[in-house]
Amino acid sequence: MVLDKFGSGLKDTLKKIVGLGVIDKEAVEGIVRDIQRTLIQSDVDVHLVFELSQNIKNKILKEKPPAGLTLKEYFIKTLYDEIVNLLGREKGKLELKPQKILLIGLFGSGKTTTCGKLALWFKKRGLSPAMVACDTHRPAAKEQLKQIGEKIGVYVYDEGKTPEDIAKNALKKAKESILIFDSAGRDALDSELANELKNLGKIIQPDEVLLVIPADIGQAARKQADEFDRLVGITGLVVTKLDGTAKGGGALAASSVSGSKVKFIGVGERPDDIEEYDPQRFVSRLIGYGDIHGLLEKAKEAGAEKTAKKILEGEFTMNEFYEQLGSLQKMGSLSKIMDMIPGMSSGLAKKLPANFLDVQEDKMKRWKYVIDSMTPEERENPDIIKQSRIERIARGSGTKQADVRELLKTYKQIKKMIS
Ligand SMILES: Nc1nc2c(ncn2[C@@H]2O[C@H](COP(=O)(O)OP(=O)(O)OP(=O)(O)O)[C@@H](O)[C@H]2O)c(=O)[nH]1
Ligand SMILES: [Mg+2]
Repeated sequence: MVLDKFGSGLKDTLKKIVGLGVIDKEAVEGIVRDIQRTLIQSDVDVHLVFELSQNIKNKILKEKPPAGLTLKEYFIKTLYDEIVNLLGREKGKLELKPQKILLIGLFGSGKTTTCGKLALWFKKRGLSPAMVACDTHRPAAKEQLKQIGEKIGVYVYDEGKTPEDIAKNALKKAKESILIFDSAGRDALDSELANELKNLGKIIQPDEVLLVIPADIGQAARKQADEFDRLVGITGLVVTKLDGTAKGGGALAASSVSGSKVKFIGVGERPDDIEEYDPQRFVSRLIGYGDIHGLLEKAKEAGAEKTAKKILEGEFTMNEFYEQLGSLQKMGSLSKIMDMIPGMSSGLAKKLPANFLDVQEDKMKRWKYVIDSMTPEERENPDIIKQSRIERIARGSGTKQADVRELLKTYKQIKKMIS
């Protein structure tokens, strides 16, 4: 499984937000600590973890949620957005056009395997790829690439003694539109490797130079990517072995702050275990929802259920009223909740304030602004709201005092009926 610990940690945290009661400083800090644990365990650089934590705290504790979202929904969305942002800002793409691709990287990073994966990827998309075996260091390297080639039905050029000769011969002979060049690895990016890769680059004139990085090096991916870029020049990254390490989150986060983009990820040993990298889709899949909307729907439903339960238990402060305003369209209306109260259902709707059942949307919005401008104390105990507070709330929310009064009146009527 790809990043399963990271994914389940993230999922658990999101579930916790869905289940939160009040979203205050303590609650936000608890959630932030939770997500920090998941990130650190995945070897995400502490600076990035800190930055993400600050962003979440600032947004949730200091900003107002955008129109249409409750604070809880905004919390969920913010966490999701921050994680997407952490794992990569943009989609990596390879164009479906004739091109030459050079794969480089240290020993055992997955170059040769990725060669085959990319060849198959292009083949499936209707292009004709071939591979070139430019690794003359490891005795069995050519053989390995040829075996992969046979398996996926892609030709391998290997004629020549040196990497340079092999590349030249292939360039002369090949008719295929996509050429993917495998190269030799080293323990480290020393001058020998840098020179060999630069020479190969001069001969091949590749459209893409992709650095293959194994995810198990975690946050060290950033340094490696930047070093290769400085010494050899790369156009993108392929992060491999995401299926087999707990450090994958750290590797992706580190790659995304390097100067290069992750274009593909390797998620297994087989030739088709490769994916174009799309951070948003990747995170959505990690948390098991088609997209963020599915998750928000769930939060809405959970919020409505929770509010209904509280109201049934006799708790009806401005907080419940607010939640209810948010889910009014989704739940139908308050009268539905009242229908759930045993023995109170019939005829109750008739006793509601005449205009309540069809509170118009813009009024709902205004009422939300009004409640937003109340202090926590006022929300818990609206009885304390008298003239001077009404003035302040109206000013703070950009509404009229009449709006505040109408809201208070409606709230009191409902509360009286419930209790
Ligand atoms: N689980 C998993 N294994 C992978 C992945 N990519 C490569 N491997 C494995 O990693 C090992 C090394 O892969 P190679 O493709 O030979 O690596 P290389 O960079 O060509 O190695 P050298 O040529 O020796 O430098 C092999 O056993 C591969 O099967 C991946 O995405 N997931
Ligand atoms: Mg190899």
